[in-house]
Amino acid sequence: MSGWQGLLKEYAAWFDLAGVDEVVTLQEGNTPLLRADRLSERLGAHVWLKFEGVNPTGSFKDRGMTMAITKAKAHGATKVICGSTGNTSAAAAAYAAKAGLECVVLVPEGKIALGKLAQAMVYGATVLQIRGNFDQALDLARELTQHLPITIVNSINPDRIEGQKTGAFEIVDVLGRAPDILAIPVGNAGNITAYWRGFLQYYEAHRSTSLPRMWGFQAAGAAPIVLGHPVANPETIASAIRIGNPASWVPALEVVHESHGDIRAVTDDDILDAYRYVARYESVFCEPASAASVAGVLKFGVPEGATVVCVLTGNGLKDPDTALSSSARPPVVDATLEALMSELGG
Ligand code: AN7
Repeated sequence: MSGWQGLLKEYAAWFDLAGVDEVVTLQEGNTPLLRADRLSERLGAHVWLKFEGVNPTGSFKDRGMTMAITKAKAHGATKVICGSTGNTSAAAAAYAAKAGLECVVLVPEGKIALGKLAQAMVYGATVLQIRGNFDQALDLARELTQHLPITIVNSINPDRIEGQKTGAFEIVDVLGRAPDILAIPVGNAGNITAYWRGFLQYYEAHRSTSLPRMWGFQAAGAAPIVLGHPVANPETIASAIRIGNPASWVPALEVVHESHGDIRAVTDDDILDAYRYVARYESVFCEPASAASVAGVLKFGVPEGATVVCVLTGNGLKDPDTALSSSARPPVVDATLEALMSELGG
């Protein structure tokens, strides 16, 4: 049999799968790397979009979750938990369901995109909306693991980072080289850490001859790494990255240092402009947090002729509220030819 069977089989040689008899997969990964013609022209560079929104639950979290749930099951877990701004909860709920494990998700009440809440509910997780923000949800999830027999599947679980490094592998496999710049949204900073590990491992194995500069972008209202201190009440329209105290803060600083990269802030207006631009001109409907990567390269520019990959971490369909509120409301017209002709300037 041939064809794509998911990341753990495709990249098995790059993982420690000791003790794993059964892989829990939804055939995640193998996502498109799209050449962005308009962005390339606008930036004077070769720009590519790694569209993670076509993963089984619509975000990059599936890469980490296939590994985290596979390992949790192999180690005999029956129950998993996460705190989440939405995408982790959707992925955890789906992979737990596939594995026959129970799943508990803690989400900040009223602050996760509608589609993500719907996903966690429909996949059958126990969803608890807490009166607090993501950082509190994650702290509580960690604390609960001290009191209940439950495995945490946030990116503080090292299996998550291992799975997510495959995004970098796929980029090099398609381009035949590492990009000069990897632009990526930063929330908890797990993904920037994972991508760097992937690029490093390929480099050390001579699969690529260079390493990218890692450029991370936080939302200005939730930019603790840029500011150098935790943010008690993070605020941004990009609810996925509404995070004030990233779990992988220290590793992310190491990534920036080792790759000669940077982590900078983009405003909600920058994010929404980029969100609309990639939909309108590159035909990719990503979610607002994902657009932070494109917002960053548009805001700060890139070296002429550079090869740049922007990671678009999640699917725009998850957040219909932002899609509708950031576009003009479609007019309602009478069901007559005259009304349509007059509307269309005929
Ligand atoms: C679309 O789901 O933290 O820097 O709980 O959903 O690895 O945290 C989501 C994060 C970027 C940031 N883009 O990645 C969660 C959660 C999207 C995201 C990020 C998230 P990290």
